[in-house]
Amino acid sequence: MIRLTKCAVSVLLATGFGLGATSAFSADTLQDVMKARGLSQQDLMAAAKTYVPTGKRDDFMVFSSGGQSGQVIVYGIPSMRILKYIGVFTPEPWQGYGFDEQSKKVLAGGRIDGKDITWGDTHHPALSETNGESDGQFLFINDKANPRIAVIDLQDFETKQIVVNPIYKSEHGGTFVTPNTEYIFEAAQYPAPLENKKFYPLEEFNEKYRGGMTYWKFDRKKGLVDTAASFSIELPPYSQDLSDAGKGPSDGWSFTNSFCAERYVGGIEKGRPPYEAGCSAKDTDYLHVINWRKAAELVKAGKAKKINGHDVLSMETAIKEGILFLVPEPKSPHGADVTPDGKMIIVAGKLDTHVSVFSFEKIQAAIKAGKFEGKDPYGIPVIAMKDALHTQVSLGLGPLHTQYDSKPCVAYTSLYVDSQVAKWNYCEGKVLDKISVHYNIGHLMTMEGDTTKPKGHYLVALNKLAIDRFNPVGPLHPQNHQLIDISGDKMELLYDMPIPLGEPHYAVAIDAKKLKPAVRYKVGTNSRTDQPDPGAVKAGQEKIVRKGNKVEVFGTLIRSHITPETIEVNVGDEVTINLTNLERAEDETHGFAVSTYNVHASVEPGKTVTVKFKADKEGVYPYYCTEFCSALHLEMEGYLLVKPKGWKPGKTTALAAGHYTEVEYKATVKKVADTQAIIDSVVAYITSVNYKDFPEVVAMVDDAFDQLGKTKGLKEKHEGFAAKKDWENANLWAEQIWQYQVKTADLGLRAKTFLEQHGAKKIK
Ligand code: K7E
Ligand code: CUA
Repeated sequence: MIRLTKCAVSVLLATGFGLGATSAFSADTLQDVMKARGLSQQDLMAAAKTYVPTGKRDDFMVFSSGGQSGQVIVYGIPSMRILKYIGVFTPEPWQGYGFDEQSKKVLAGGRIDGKDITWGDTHHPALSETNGESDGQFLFINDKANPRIAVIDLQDFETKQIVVNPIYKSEHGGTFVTPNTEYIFEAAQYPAPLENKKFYPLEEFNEKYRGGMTYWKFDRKKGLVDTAASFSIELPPYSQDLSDAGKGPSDGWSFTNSFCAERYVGGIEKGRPPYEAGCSAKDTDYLHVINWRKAAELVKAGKAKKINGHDVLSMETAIKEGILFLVPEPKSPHGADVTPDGKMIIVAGKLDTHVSVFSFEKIQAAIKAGKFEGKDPYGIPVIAMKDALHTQVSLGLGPLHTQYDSKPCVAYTSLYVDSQVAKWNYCEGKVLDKISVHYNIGHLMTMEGDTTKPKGHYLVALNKLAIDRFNPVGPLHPQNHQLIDISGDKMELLYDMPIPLGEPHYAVAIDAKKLKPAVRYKVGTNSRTDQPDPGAVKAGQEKIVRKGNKVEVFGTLIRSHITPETIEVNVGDEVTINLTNLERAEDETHGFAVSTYNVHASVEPGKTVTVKFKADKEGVYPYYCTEFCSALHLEMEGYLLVKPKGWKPGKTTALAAGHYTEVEYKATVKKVADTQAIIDSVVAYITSVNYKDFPEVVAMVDDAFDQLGKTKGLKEKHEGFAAKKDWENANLWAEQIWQYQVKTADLGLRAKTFLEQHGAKKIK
């Protein structure tokens, strides 16, 4: 221990006062490097366009679905550097998600029929919008397999709520938001009876199986979905698919396409032709056109009926009230994407080479004139395709999804079968450019491309297959996100990024400047509710409360100790440990784990978390901090002692002693004096500049003085023991002063570096 601490002093000295080694690139010229690595001029250009030098940041932030991982992947553009995985439907150990009580509550919101569902098939993330533009406040994402959506607060990039759809068994066409995030849409996918746990044979598919469209009301003030104010519309069993919200002139309407309008039921095992044959037999499926604003009014007026406690407008009511229409669309369509001006809806048919551009104005004219070509089997009025079409454009094989450019009328459509992206003009109906991608693209995404003001610059192709693009890692390959420069007339491929976490169907990107996440919580915050946590305590108020067989710990974390350092319980006790991170300095996260009890917490500055478990096995279980938070991180430890039934202390034995000598004590005292000199000089520097103009530094300085403040009274203590020649206690208490000093100095030096790098000015 002593040797280690001495070396730590020299580290401090070196970082504080030593000169940084001057670094230079090796003598190679750029040409040498190009030759050695086989790089072309074009490669170099792509590298220059994507490389983000150390310390610099990306221009756009991407929120990608994590596919079957049930998480969200956050990465930057143009660097494609992954910044975070957000635990959403799946426990995420690093963040303690699903291992601490606060986050378990969030995951419990996603229970179905009383059972935990600990994975999700995430497809479509959506960013909250204000006036049709991304506002950087919230992110939503759906789970196709288990019909759920989640709300993520971009204040801290944490999941706050999971909402289960009460009437579906699967859902796909979500999440999509209205221009002011009044509602979040979610369309069913595979038809099933809407009543829970109701069985009907497949022979009653047409009568008893249903699709639907759900409109979740979002309460922006609370940052939560208001389930009581949400509703659904019953739809025919047509396998509703992707959807989009109207905007501008089409605001108040939603558009949802479908496949298998044939309502075909397969059964290959019984000799019936399979679903894929029967579901694509006819030339057209249906685009559902719904007036959601009027639907919401009808629900308020009491016209909905309750199914599983949820408001549902029946098809009958929707038809009678004139809020539901169908438009035939080329068969097996996939994406339905409203143009930024809200005037057109672009639908791509997977089995058709065309994309169809529908005109909202024409659809409205047909509705006003009552001009329908007929009704579907459920009585829904059908507008003729020709009466709704603006144009159709042949783009290539397997068109799926469409995204928009900042340039007017310019769109990009993914071509799954061709493995290409087509750039085209939807006003004039002509193809402008094509680029090959690798391989079999699903969605594609432009910067803020879902909004009324797309930002251009870049496009990401979300490719399903990577095949030969990366170093092989076994039969399961990563996905391939490819960054494409769309700023010029011709698209240029810039970068291949493997995604190793699942199949991200869709992603959304936002101007990084619009995101303003917090760097710390107010001390004592439950991050999942953003409310003060009842388990929080201030420094010095830590306690262990026992009530019967319930033991509750109210502890704190600060470099480099967990208070308390010993927790004694009896076997069978129910143990609750609340921990508050008292740090204010940026990035000073502590973790907390108890050996073999399957609990873990990530305790970011200011956060309070709770772990709970039954101490059902006697023994000795170390607990420790799981983040390398300071030089004495490894010593951030303690013991959970689970005593057997009827255990009594035996012959008292002394705790381990160091047998310190006067010489060692004097060396420690000198070390303390030397370190104080460093602290004084750092403080002199910090107070000589305008450090108060830097909130990050003010937080560090506050923390530093907190640490130093803890040395109060300790000098008297060690001198007292020294006077009694108790070198053991004298040395240990002097050593403790030094521990606080180290943390003070560490913070001080970080503050000093920050000030130097951010151009702090002398004030005297
Ligand atoms: Cu095309 Cu679920 Cu949007 Cu996959 S979806 S690609
Ligand atoms: Cu706190 Cu390591």
